[in-house]
Amino acid sequence: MLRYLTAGESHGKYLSGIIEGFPSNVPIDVDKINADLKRRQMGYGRGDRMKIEQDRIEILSGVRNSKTLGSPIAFLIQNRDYKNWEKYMDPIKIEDNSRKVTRPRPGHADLCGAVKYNFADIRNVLERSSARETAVRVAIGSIVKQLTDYFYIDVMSHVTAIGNVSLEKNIWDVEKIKDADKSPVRCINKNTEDKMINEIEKAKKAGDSLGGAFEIHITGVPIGLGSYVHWDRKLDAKLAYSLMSIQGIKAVEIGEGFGSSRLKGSEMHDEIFYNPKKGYHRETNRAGGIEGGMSNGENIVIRCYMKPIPTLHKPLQSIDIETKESFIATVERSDTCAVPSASVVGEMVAITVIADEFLRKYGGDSLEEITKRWKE
Ligand code: EPS
Repeated sequence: MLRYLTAGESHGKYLSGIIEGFPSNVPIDVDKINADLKRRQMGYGRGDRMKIEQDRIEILSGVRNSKTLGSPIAFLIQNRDYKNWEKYMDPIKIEDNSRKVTRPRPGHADLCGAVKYNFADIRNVLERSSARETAVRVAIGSIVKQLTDYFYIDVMSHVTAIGNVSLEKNIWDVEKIKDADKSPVRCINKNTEDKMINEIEKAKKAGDSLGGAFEIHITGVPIGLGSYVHWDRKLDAKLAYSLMSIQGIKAVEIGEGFGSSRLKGSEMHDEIFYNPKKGYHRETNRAGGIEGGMSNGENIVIRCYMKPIPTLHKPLQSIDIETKESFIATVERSDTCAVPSASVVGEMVAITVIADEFLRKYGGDSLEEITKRWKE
């Protein structure tokens, strides 16, 4: 139903996006999109690049007088750092080749990308594989959220681990997750937050980087998004596919996830209850809101696991692709940890999948038509 494309290099002039299949007459508040773009830029552990950028959306088409037209929504996000990179990144003529990269970082797209696309300069790979691209996906998620908001579907996230520091499950409080933005590491427990910050500081001093985990909650999802009837229509599969496509994500679990393999059937499955006010409901949510590839009306709960950033000051063995000699990596600028930012990206990517499935079930050309179908 919804299709979208992203384009742009990390140090190119602009990032851009196009959304197709979005209904008409949805009110769009640009300030909300800019607020989500800002949320993605925050987070303890980011490098100096985030001091340069102040991501803001410029809508080019598909919106008129703050309402969607049903036509493709195209937009730009400016890379403010481009002015420092113009002579290395100009699309027509590069005046200076001194930012050529020939030393691939282990764990990055660098080597495979250069071999696959036959590049002598790894910059051609890293510019696009950079997580800077996620700014566009946040803008897209923030636009579609203005549709799902209408139908009382909400999304939130919090960071549950940075490196070896984890939030204990017994101190999770779902209500507090809404306040995760108040924490510089998006952690809902002050004690754990302090430990996470300390862990990032230690890694930074050691020239190292850190990964971690975050959890996404989606509330208000009606029963029956996704389907069991065919493998490529399953909601959990679609969420996992999209979330795994976020740079650095190595695992995704839904509900009990990995833990479910260790539980007995009687311990795992959520018993079914009914009352006229609530309809069908559960008192536990180990399924994470999805059964048989369909939403079951409970909150959708997803955890994503991110590897440490591959750009390291700490030496790792690699090979120079020009000379084929081994070298020890050296780098100038990088993030130490981007898990808090990734959790915001995760929210926006997940809500885009939910919006797509919502439109598949209740879709129409205009907001009014969708509302009518949803109310029936
Ligand atoms: C990134 C490297 C860093 C990050 C960047 C992703 O950028 P730079 O190479 O300019 O220092 O800050 O993330 C962003 C710019 C962003 O907006 O998230 C990388 O190599 O993936």
